[in-house]
Amino acid sequence: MSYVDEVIEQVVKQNPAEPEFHQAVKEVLESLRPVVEANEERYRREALLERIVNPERQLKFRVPWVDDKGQVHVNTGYRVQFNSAIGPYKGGLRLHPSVNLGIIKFLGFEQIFKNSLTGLPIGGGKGGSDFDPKGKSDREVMAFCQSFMTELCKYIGADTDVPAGDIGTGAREIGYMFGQYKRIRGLYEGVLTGKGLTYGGSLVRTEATGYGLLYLTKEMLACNGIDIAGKTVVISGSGNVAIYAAQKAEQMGAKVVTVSDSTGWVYDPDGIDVAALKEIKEVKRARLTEYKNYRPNAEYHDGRGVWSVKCDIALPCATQNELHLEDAKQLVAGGCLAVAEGANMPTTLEATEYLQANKVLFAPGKAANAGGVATSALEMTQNSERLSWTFEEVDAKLQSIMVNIFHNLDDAAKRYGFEGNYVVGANIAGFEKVAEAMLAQGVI
Ligand code: NDP
Ligand code: 2IT
Repeated sequence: MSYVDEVIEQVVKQNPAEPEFHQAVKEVLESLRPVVEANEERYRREALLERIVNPERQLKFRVPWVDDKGQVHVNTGYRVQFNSAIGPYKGGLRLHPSVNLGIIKFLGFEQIFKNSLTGLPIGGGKGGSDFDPKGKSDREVMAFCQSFMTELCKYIGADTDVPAGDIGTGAREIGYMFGQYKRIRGLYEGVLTGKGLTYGGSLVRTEATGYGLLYLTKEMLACNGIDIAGKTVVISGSGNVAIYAAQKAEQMGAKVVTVSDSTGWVYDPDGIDVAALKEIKEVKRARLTEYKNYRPNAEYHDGRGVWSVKCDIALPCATQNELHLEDAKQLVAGGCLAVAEGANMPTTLEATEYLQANKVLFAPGKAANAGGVATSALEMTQNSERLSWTFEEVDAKLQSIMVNIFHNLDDAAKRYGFEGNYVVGANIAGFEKVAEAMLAQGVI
């Protein structure tokens, strides 16, 4: 049996009931076959793949907190410190009822290669909790965040592990967590990114994932002779990534016609009104059913359905496994030219294969959504030098990082004879740097 197949089999056996983690490992290792085959003897002797699929450390802890009625609740907190070969652990904190160890591990594993692709010195990690901030008062969210950080603060630091936002964790949650870290540890340091602008945050971090997604998508299209201006775009999700992806797509002259949340979706034939979307989601924290109050021409539909809308470009920006084979078939039938993942692993393996087989340009999340963590690393740099850069400075750096990422993965794909396969390119380019650093640092 090949080394790659052996390790995949081990991962499935040693990590039962973690399907998302299995999926992420399979996707990465399958596409590393040519690199592994070229170095098989050395990698086997060094147990390189066994080391890369095993987190350096995984923390799981109790998070008790009191609601507004005086009732005590207990959630589970996680932080998986996956790989520190190229820098301190870096990755977001997800707050969503679906969170479990397998989901945090899949996200942490992806983060290793994504962070490597940014070209910046950040290792891979991820954390979170099954706490649901939706429908909670600000005081309840604060109580949870303070309790969560009371335990987490023992394991993180500006030079060891720097968490940030993800699903359910935005500026409000980061603020409460930062305050509690400072209070307990007595350190005013860049231990979290995505901070508010008055206490060490970076301009552009809020917009960075969505903007970066569009910078990379535009470059991918241009390199394939396609102009993004005038194209019709469908987006799923209506959170941080989706909102700023929609904003940048419109600034580039494309027309975004859908957004969604976990209960339904909106079709706006005139183009999504980003200001209205921001007010509904960022200010009111309301549901998308409200969108019709702002735009009477728009349609609201219950359930899922954005991929049934005819489009040139599809940007999944909600969550994992939200674009299935059937959806991919609908996209291809409707003439879709490109899919770029704003979310982490939103496209199933079968759907990805179908899209690629049908010549749809496909940019995987670990490249396409790397603008968020890249700008987090720029926030860390600004914190270290105790300076703040202008919006234009950060935005220019983000643009050049995204364009570089695209060319790195395009080149890696070509080097191994997989021209145009950006999944293979991203995995190889991300892996090469981490592998070299791990081998150089000995058996640790
Ligand atoms: P938000 O919490 O801001 O928004 C998430 C959006 O996705 C909401 O519209 C939410 O709907 C929807 N959603 C979440 N879970 C589900 C689900 N199970 N089914 C259907 N819809 C769902 O998160 P972000 O925008 O920050 O994150 C979106 C994706 O992007 C995630 O995959 C995240 O890991 C990834 N990402 C985020 C980065 C960042 O910087 N924030 C960076 C890189 C990747 P509802 O409100 O109804 O739950
Ligand atoms: O998935 C991701 O890359 C993020 N949620 C952002 C991580 C970060 O550290 O900014």
